[in-house]
Amino acid sequence: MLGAIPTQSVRPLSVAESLIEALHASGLRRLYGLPGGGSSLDLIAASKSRGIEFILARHECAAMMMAAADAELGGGIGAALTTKGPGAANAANGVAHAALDRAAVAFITDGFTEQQVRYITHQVFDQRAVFAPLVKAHSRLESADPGAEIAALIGAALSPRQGPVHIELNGAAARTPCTSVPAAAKTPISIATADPTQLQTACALLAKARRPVVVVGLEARGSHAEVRRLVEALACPVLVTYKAKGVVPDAHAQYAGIFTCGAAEQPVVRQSDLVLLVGVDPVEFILQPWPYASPVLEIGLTRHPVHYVAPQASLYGDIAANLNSLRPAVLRGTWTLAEIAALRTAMLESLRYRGRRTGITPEAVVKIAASEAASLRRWPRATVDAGAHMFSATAFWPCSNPNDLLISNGLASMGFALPAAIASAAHDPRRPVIAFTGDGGLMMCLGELATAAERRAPIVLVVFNDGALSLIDIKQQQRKLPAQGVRWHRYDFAAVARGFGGRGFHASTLTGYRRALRAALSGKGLALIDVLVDPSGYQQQLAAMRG
Ligand SMILES: Cc1ncc(C[n+]2csc(CCOP(=O)(O)OP(=O)(O)O)c2C)c(N)n1
Repeated sequence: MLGAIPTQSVRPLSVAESLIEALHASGLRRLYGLPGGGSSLDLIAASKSRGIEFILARHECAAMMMAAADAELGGGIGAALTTKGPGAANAANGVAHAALDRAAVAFITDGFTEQQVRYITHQVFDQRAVFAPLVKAHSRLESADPGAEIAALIGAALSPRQGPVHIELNGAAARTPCTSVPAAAKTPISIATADPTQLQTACALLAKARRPVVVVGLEARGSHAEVRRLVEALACPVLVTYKAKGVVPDAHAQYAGIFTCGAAEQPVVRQSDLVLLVGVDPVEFILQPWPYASPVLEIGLTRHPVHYVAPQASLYGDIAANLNSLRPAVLRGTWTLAEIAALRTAMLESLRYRGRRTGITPEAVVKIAASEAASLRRWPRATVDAGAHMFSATAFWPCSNPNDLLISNGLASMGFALPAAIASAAHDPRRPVIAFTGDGGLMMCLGELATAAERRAPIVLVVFNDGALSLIDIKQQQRKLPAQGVRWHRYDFAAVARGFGGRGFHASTLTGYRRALRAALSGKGLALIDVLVDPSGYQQQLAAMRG
C-alpha cells in the first residue's frame, strides 16, 4: 500500500520536487518532454537535482511514446511533460498508446488555476475531460495533501492493468510547499490471489488435456521463467503475441509462431484440445471473432472487461505464482517436437514474401539485418512501426528475451519505432537498436531524428521506402477502388538523416543493403538506411496473417 509520510526536511519540498522524488522512488530515471514556460521548468529543475535526465523530444506525442517504452523496459513508471493547451493536445496519441499498450506513465501537463480559467480563454480547453477516456487517474495536486495524491496516482499507474495517469500541474501549484512526501511504490502494487475453485477447475482442465496449446501475451513478460517451465512440462506448442515475443525464444524447440487471433496460427490452435492464454490482453488481438471450439484456460493479472472468449477457468493475480500452482496438474501431452517444428515451418512459409517487382523484399530486409546483427557483441533490440512492413519484422526478427522487440500493438500507432528506439538507447546505451519503420511512420516523427542524432544513440533506422501507405494501399486494391490518396514520392530519407547530423545510406540491391548495414552497425550514433522495397507481396502476406 502506498501512503504519505510527514516530511522532515527543513525547507519543505515543493509539489514539483515531491512529485519527482516519488517518481524516482518508483523507478523513474529519465523524464521526456517538450516544455512550456510554467510547471515544466520546475519539473526539469527538480529532475536535474534528483539525477533524473531530462530528454528533450521534438514532439509531445513522441515524448509520451518514449516514456511508455522506457516504462516497459524498466518495469517501473515512465514520465513525460508538456505545456498546457497545444502541447497537451499534441501528446494525445502518445497517451492513447500508453493506455492501450498498458504502460505505466505519468503524463504531466501544465494547467491553469481555478481563478485563471474564469478570465482566460487563450489556449484553454478542458484538459481533464480530453484525457479522461485514456488515463487511469487525474489530479491537479491542489488538495491539502498532494503527497497522498501523488502516491495514489503512481499506485494507479502501476497497478494492473498498467496505464497512464494525468497530472495537470499549473506553475503556482508546482511551487507550493508539499506538506508530505509520498512513499515509494513497488511493482506490482497489489496482487490478487486466485480463486481456489477456479484453480481446481483449471487443474481438472489441464489433467484432461492431451493437445494443449499455450498462447503468451504482454502481461507474461515479467514471468518468462515460469512460462518456459510450464510450456516445457506440457511439451506443447507455444505461440506469442507481438508484444510477448521473446518470452519464449524463437529458437525454442516448442516455439510455433505468432498469435494475433488471425489466420496464420489457426493450423496450430485447431489441433488443440485446450488453449491456455497466459498473460494475454484482448487488446493484442485483431478485430475478429474467436474462431476456436476448444476450452480456454486463462491466466492473467486481472479480468479484462472486454473479452473475445469465455474461458472455462480463469486465474487472476500473480502470473508466476499461478503458473507454479498449476504445475502438479501438468501431464505431458501427445505432441512431438517434430510436429511442432513442422507447424513452425509451415507458419513461416505461409508468411514468406512473394514479391513480383524489382527492389528488396521486406522479408530480406529483416532477415539480412538479423544475420548481420549476429556478429555483434550484443543482440540489438528491435523496434517496429505500424504498417505492412510489420508482418515481416515481427515474423522474421528472432527474439530470445522479453522486450527484445518493442511495438505499439494495442493502439498499433504509426510513428512509434523511432521514439521507442531512442528510449531503448537511453535505457541501455550499450545495446544497439534496429528500428524498422515505414516511410509514412517515419514522416510522423521525423523531428526525432534530431533527438537521436544529438544523443549519438546507437540506432540503425531501417526505412521500408515504398512511396506509399502500403497497408492502406493494399486494402484499397483489395476493394478494387481507384488508386488515390495513399501514395507519394520515394523521398530521400538518407539525406534527411544527414541533415539532422546522422549518417545516411541508400540501398536498392541486396549487396548494397548488406554493405550499408555493415557500415551502419560498425559506426557510432544514428544511421538511417533508406531501403527501396518491393511492396507487391504485401497483399498475400496480409491474407496469410489475418485471413
Ligand atoms: C497514427 C496512425 N495513423 C494512421 C494509422 C492507420 N495506418 C495503419 S498502417 C498505415 C500505413 C503505414 O504506412 P507506412 O508507414 O509507409 O508503412 P507501410 O504500410 O508502407 O509498410 C496507416 C495509415 C495508424 N495505425 N496510426
